[in-house]
Amino acid sequence: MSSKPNPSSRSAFLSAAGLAVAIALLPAMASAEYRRIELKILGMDCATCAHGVRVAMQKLDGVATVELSLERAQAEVGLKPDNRLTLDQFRQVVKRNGFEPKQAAVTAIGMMRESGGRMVFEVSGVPTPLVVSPDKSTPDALQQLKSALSTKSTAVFEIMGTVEPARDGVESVAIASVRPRQ
Ligand SMILES: [Cu+2]
Repeated sequence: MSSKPNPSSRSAFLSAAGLAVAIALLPAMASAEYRRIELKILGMDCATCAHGVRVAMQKLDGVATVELSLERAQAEVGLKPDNRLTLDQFRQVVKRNGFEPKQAAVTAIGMMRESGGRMVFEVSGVPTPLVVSPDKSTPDALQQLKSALSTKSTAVFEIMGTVEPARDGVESVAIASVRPRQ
């Protein structure tokens, strides 16, 4: 983030170069990331507390903008390209501030594939993929995903959808719309 010179900038540059090579070898995952997150927050009803949540989220490396809306009871976060942030990091901020994180409307780029008869969506930085909910996703989105996966094993998509808080370690996403990438 900071542009001032420091002794570790050379090694930072070298490791960044190494990372760039690694990413070049994995083009499909190069841009897998959250782009926008609107996280519902239960119990946040005062401006001072909202300010605390906003400041804490802004400190996360990769966050571009944060708006806290008391009216909509949510944090609206814009993320920088190539960030490696997870939804869980935002949930932790909410919890540390004494509130309960609920569902999140997200825009994300990631890799779609089939696993055990289910469609799953991988966003980089996220240890376990999101499971696509067939019941809550739109038929149009499901159709596009299925047809892409009928000809290849993985496909990169930008999705808009809603991620529910994890249950039994499974995080599901209801997909509203998809856009093929690459
Ligand atoms: Cu308060």
